[in-house]
Amino acid sequence: MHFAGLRNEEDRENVIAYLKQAVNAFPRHAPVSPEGTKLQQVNSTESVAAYTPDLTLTLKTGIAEGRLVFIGVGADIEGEVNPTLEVHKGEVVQINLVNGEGTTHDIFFPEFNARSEQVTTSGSSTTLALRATSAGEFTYYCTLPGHREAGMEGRLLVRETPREELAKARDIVRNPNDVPQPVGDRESKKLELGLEAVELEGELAEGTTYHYWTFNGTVPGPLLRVRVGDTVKLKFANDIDSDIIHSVDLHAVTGPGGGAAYLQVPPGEEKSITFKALIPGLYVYHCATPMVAHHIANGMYGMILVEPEGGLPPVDREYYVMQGEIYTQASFGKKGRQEFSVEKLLDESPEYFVFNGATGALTQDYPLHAKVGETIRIFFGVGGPNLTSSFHIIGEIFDRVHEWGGLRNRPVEGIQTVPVAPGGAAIVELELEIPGKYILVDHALSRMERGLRGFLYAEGKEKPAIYQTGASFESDDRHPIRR
Ligand SMILES: [Cu+2]
Repeated sequence: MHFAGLRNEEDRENVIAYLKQAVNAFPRHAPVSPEGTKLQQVNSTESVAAYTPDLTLTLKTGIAEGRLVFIGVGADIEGEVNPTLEVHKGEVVQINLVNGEGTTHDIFFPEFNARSEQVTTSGSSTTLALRATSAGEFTYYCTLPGHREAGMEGRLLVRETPREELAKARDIVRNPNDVPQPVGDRESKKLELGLEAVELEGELAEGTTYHYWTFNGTVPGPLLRVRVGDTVKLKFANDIDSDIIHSVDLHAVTGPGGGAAYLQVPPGEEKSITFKALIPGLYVYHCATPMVAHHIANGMYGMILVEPEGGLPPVDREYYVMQGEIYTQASFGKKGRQEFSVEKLLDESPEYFVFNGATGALTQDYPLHAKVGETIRIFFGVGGPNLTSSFHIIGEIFDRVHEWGGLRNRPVEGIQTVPVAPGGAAIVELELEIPGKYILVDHALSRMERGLRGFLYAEGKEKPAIYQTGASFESDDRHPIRR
């Protein structure tokens, strides 16, 4: 059978049909991996029937952007150039290699010591199987002279978390871009808002899951945005699948428990309160069901912004970021499902510190992006439950800070680090002058080693008058200090 390249759905189906038939026809003479290699090729003396692959991935050789490459066929890697092959620890993966353009090729996984047979003519194919015995990042490439250098190289990623567990674990990260529209210049009005308590397994770190309690399925819960003078009906529901009672205490609410005295809601039920937003500011809300610290530590916090009359001054970008602590029995970095530790909670000694729910939330999932010259506003709060943040952006100075989240007073200006208490907030504004990567941190920097960091990428033109590296320089001072 001949494949000149996949042009349409029919071509694709033909390849798949061909491969299915080929799998049953191929002789297996692949090398056996030596003892002690981290990953192993499935023993080639086994018959095809002796292993059942957990997944099958197909790569086709081809030319893209003037380079020789592997191109993904089917499923998640369809059309991808040198796709990253993602498998889970313990899985057997079958790799089909199809010759797409007629030059002789093979595929080699050096860490597996596994090399396919050569495919010599257009349309020919071969197959090999590997067992991923340990997690990590590995490589694959074509061993024909010069082909790897010409571009035939990719990555094999073996994830620690088993496939079933990860499928159960949901992404609980709140996107920091998820900020409602400004209230603008409108009059005060009556409006309805809703929150729901949801308990769910979430991904805390790469290969690590945790049983979170959340508002609306993410950490933090949604940013609520109203205007001073608004009358708000807040409906609070507790998911039918929850195991326990939850509640909500909004610091913007004047009344018993900030609403929590009434809003204790069993699984599958809902209750409402109505409140008037009296004072503009950025306020934390959180679950207030005993043990309150436990509910907050598990992720039950968010913020409500009460804008002043006329609204906040417009900016180019707004972001929503909250800091929290997670108390697990095992030490930071342990893979698999982690259990909550009440002892560590009472000692105020968390294993993880997170921005927006998980390590990597603001570095891998949703790093912040902006352009030089833009104004940026960050609604920053601390869910905690216990530790004050010394919020800082490495390489930047906050132009304006609304301390403690208050909006009745003018902001303070030119600030390096902002202390933000648990159950507290700050609104920080900055303008970026220089392109590059900036890092959001709590300047209690040990916490960075426990997952707490975010990236802010600034794009734009350099401004050597403000910052340059390694430049020649003439001092105005006629008697400069010399070393
Ligand atoms: Cu709760």
